[in-house]
Amino acid sequence: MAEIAAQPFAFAFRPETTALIVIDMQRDFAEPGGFGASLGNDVSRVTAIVPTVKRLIEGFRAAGLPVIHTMECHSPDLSDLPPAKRDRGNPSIRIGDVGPMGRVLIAGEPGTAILDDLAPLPGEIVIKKPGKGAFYATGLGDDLKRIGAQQLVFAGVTTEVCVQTTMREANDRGYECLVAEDATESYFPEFKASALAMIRAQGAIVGWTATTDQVLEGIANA
Ligand code: C5J
Repeated sequence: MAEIAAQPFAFAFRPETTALIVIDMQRDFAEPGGFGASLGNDVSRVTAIVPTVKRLIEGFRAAGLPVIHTMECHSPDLSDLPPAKRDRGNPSIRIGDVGPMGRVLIAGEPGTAILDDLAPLPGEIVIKKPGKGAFYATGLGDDLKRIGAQQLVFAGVTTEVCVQTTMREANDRGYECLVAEDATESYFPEFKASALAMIRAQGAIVGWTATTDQVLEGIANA
């Protein structure tokens, strides 16, 4: 087994069974006028991690390891959007409403797209997910089985919502999971810090955390 220097201890992995999952690096979470901003959030925190996420993606591609992208989005008829999700909170525009980047979080709309700098390459797996977790109502589980993944590295947004939810789903399904600390972000710095602390507490009860440099060094030395 190869190793990534990580917290709370080294993360063991085999390159041939390791994949990167980049969660929801979409315009709707990163740009003014999108879903994240409609909830009153400062989206500049998300744009700040784009170069680091790009470096991580490029490191996986250079090593020939799979990169999987997720997008939080709903079908145009809203059939996969429960009222409990649409009505939650007090946003200025709701999921499905028309905003400055098209209908908010609707598949195919401009705002739902993954940021240009992090765009999937042809052939990379892209998961459209209606939930916060990427396993719910998607083919992610089947895709991971098909490519033989056993260890998963996570990046993307937001740390305590879609990243942590997906990581916990993956952990319960038997995957070993690591979050790249500086390639994930929250609109709330204290939530990010707490989520990372929770994940790696109690002997990596849900998973490991490491910096992007540590992940890339582990992969380069494998
Ligand atoms: C949220 C996400 N925060 N991708 N979505 O609603 O974390």
